[in-house]
Amino acid sequence: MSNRHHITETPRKVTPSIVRPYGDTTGDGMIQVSFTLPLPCDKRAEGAALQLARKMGMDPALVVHSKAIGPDYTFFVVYGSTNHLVDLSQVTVVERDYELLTPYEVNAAIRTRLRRKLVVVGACIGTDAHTVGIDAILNIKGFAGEKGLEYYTELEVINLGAQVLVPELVTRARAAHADAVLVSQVVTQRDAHIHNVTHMTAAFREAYPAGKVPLLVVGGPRFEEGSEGKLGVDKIFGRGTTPGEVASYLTHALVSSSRRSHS
Ligand code: B12
Repeated sequence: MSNRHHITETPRKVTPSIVRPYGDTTGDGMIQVSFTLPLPCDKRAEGAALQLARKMGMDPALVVHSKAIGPDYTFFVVYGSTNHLVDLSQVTVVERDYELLTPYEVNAAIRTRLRRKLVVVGACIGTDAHTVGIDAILNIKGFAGEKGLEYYTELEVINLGAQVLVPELVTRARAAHADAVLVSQVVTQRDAHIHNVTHMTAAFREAYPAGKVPLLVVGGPRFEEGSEGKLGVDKIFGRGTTPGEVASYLTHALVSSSRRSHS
């Protein structure tokens, strides 16, 4: 008699604990990176790009694109196989720790529990003129199919626009009795976003009595996830943030949780 069993169950999909990038075939490790070297665009620059790629663990590596950026710089795209592995057991992520609410639920929570409008002051600070991000969150037309915070009847939104200096932001926030201050930083050259935000948080802590500082929220595409403590802010939002996420967070932090906004 045969000892082969007839398998009736659908095979379970096993998630591997170690993965490599996928290019042409599973696990071939193929990746593509781009960078600029301060060298004129010639064969030596290509050799330098390949040396860098190998030092980053790419072997074999191929320069698939190089272009001069002026006389002294070259932009590269290098394609190759990385010899690094990803250990999924060592991956840590920051999960959202508040519930996503509809505009109706946000308005109802503010109306019934705060019993006044929740005041939000927003700005793009320093020399940064990239307002598209903060406008995506604040303007009524919104972003990614969601209406912006101006659409919420129980939110009073004051958008100060671009290149707002920190002292002005503090003055306007105090005058408006802001519950939350929303700041955008897109330019990260020479860590401008870090310097501007730490300057801003220090100014708010100096201008307000302890425990009365408005909720400080920053956003932009290049903030390090989980660095709230380092920057002295309550919350950081990154690329792809939608207005609904921000409205839900404000409700969670200022209306639903034990932290109550000042009146
Ligand atoms: C449009 C644009 C401009 C426009 C800005 C117009 C405007 N009114 O905003 C103009 C032409 C003025 C401009 C100028 C410059 N720019 Co520009 N610009 C861009 C570009 C192409 C798109 C940015 C954008 O609008 N993204 C779309 C929005 C929706 O995305 P977002 O900003 O990430 O916002 C989302 C999230 O991050 C988050 N978010 C953002 N802010 C906030 C705030 C809060 C409170 C919350 C909750 C969430 C949140 O929510 C948003 C929605 O999901 C980017 C390149 C790119 N593709 O990203 C370069 C880019 C940002 N610019 C750059 C540079 C260098 C400049 C200039 C210095 C160029 C120059 N030499 O003059 C100047 C600087 C001007 C200044 N003083 O700031 C660099 C920055 C590099 C760096 N490391 O800092 C980039 C990355 C281009 C590049 N690859 O080099 N720019």
